[in-house]
Amino acid sequence: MSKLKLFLTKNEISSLKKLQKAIHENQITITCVGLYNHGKSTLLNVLIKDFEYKTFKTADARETTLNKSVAYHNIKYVDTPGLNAQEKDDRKVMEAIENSDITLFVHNVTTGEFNKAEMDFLTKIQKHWKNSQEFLNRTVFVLSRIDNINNYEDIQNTNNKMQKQIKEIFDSDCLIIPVSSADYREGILENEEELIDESNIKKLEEKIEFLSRKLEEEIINTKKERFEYKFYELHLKMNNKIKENQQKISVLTQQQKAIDDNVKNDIEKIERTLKNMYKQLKDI
Ligand SMILES: Nc1nc2c(ncn2[C@@H]2O[C@H](COP(=O)(O)OP(=O)(O)O)[C@@H](O)[C@H]2O)c(=O)[nH]1
Ligand SMILES: [Mg+2]
Repeated sequence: MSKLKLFLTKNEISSLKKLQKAIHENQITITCVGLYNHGKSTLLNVLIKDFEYKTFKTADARETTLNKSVAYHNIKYVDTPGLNAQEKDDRKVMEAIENSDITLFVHNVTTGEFNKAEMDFLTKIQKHWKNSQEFLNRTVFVLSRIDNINNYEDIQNTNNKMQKQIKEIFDSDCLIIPVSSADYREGILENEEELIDESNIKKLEEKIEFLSRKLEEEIINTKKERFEYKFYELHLKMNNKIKENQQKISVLTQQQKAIDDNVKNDIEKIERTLKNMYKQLKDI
């Protein structure tokens, strides 16, 4: 790919390589996105059974804006910086979703329905995604921290409002699973089956399992499509650059020709003058 450097940026070459590599990997990528402090990292730790919360930093001071990924069984889990912190974070998150097979959109139930930043982000996806239904098919909205709400009805109300908000944006229903990572962790550590059940994490895991199986074939095709799409996009860009270069060359050639013509004229003039001088000399 070294010649590509002449036409493409480092980032473009790297994203192309990543997409190409992904086709050959029999690994599903699950990415957690959502606002900062909504429980993304905690949930990922729970999903990979790290109950000491050492893998994905929780209550992170946001010193890092990088996506972090960890492989567990045949799943690659990706944690992202919170949405809405900086424009460039949003772009990173968007890119992570694009490279992901299943997205967990985490929303903290204690904040009520989706806020403006989340709605804006989802609207951006709806507007710019090639096929926004595809995004919904691969996304589970996770209503986190349900242990903070005592009343089941309140959770249900928030859930319903979020369904409505999604419908407004995508004109389609979505899957929302209310969970408590904290209850699951406690249930496992204390061996309390009821807490584990109430945490709903098992339901989320089953859903992930179901989606992974359902999407398996589709995922391979999507990976290929994504690669082809990116390749086409970059190919177009390269062609445009080549055309630009050809135009430049053509302008330069014309300029060179004009210079050559001038030089030719000058030489002819000098020759004529010399001949005249010679003639005059002979006539003396
Ligand atoms: N009560 C409760 N707190 C949670 C739960 N999940 C996360 N938290 C807390 O929410 C805060 C933010 O969690 P974190 O995973 O770092 O959020 P992130 O910024 O979205 O990655 C931390 O203080 C967590 O302990 C949960 O299920 N229940
Ligand atoms: Mg985090």
